[in-house]
Amino acid sequence: MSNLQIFVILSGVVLTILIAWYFWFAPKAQTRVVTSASGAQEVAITVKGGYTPDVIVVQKGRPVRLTFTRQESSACSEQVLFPDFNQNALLPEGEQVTVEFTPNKPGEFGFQCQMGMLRGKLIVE
Ligand SMILES: [Cu+2]
Repeated sequence: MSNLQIFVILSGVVLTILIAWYFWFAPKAQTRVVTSASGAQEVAITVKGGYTPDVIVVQKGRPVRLTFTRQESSACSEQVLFPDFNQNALLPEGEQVTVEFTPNKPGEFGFQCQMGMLRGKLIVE
């Protein structure tokens, strides 16, 4: 085998490992909330083909105020549900809609559109 062949094979192996690491092990972006003067934990979420941000870390026992802005007309995302907190809201296109509740138990709680196609996660610490 020539040096060039060895180089090409090694490059391929390294690239494969990097791609595998990226998909399986790279940390997912998490958003920590900003606590307002009133003590509420506030996050603005954009709805467009998904929720951005979609992983939100909050503290237990403090009110959480999530303001959704839906920037698409797809019927899929017209409603957002928080089944663990008995919350849901209609999201008219282009309007800011605030969902507010106080998580009083730690854990990971999903939120989703009415069909469960778009998903996000609230991590309560
Ligand atoms: Cu949907």
